[in-house]
Amino acid sequence: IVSRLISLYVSSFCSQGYFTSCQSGKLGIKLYRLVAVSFGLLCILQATLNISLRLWRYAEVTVVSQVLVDTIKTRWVYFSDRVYYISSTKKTWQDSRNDCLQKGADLMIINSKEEQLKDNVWIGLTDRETEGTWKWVDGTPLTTSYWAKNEPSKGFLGQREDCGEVMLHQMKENWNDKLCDEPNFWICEMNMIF
Ligand SMILES: [Ca+2]
Ligand SMILES: [Ca+2]
Ligand SMILES: [Ca+2]
Repeated sequence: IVSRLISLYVSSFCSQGYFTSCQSGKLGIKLYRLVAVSFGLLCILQATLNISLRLWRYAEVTVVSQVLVDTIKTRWVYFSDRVYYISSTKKTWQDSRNDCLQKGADLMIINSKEEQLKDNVWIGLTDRETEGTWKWVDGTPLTTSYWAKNEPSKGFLGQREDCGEVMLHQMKENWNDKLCDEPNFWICEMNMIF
């Protein structure tokens, strides 16, 4: 069909005098080759384009899934109009707090029994200012507490335990005062109501 079309095309050009020497036979073969080569090139171009598009789609999907993985990796949890971040590494109480502040949050304040945790993490509770006077990081005094048995133990060998953590055990009362410089996991709390 293609060669038939080309010969028709060439003969019509010849009859209209577009070519100075109109040897339709030779010209037809040349044109046929030219179109065949062009057609081949077009196929290669399309194949390249298809592969490129697929690669681009793959890249796009890879980027999207990477964002998803990053979101999961960042360990943010939503609960009751608040967002909590649970760390995957350990830091001192102050470094943990600094990390929360950098994230626009602060160490978690346990305001209700719904927020009571079972995990080994720093919370935003300290008696660093005045020994025995526990305060939350927002300055509010501690009213409802969940100290574990024999806690707060205040420290040993002159080392003050001034930073609050919750502990990973099934007792309802599981808070512990701990040496602030000991590395621990931590939990940040961000208020989502602005
Ligand atoms: Ca809270
Ligand atoms: Ca203390
Ligand atoms: Ca203790």
